[in-house]
Amino acid sequence: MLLRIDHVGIACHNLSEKIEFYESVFGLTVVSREINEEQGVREAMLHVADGDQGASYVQLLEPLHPDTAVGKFLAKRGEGVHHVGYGVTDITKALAEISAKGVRLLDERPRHGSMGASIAFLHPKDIGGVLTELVETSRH
Ligand code: MC0
Repeated sequence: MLLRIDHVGIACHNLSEKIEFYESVFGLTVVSREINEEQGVREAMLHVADGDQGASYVQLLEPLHPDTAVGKFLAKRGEGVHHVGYGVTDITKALAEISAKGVRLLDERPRHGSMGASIAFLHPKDIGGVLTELVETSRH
């Protein structure tokens, strides 16, 4: 069901500073910068690698306001890994299969994600404390 790790989402206070850090330490390149009002984030995708099943990225996330998913996470836990996004072929089918196994869906239907992807989140309390995102993309 899972094709690859699409991205690792990392919460930060200052997106520009964190981009500079990833560029200078790891030599990564920003391929996309977006504001997603629905998700309450300003974010950047930095390309890591290409594989048979598509590319993988680091996604840096800065909250638009304190009262957002990432804002609350930063207040509680500080900067760090916020979620893991896995690539899937058919997100609607994957959501139905995962839900049937008793995992709570945070999104019953896919939403708009980074770089035109369809995304949906699964409840971290049902996945060993890891906020997990499914990503269906046409970019591979
Ligand atoms: C919260 N919790 C987490 C967590 N965020 N656990 C692991 N990883 C995270 N990222 C835990 C808290 O520690 C707490 O546990 C419990 O979940 C409830 O948290 P809360 O602070 O009371 O917050 P809630 O319940 O209002 O919301 C948490 C929830 C929410 C995960 C349901 O953040 C959510 O719906 N997230 C999905 C959307 C999202 O994260 N969007 C931003 C990225 P305790 O034990 O203390 O009770 S958008 C994105 O990334 C897009 C642009 C893309 O990829 O393209």
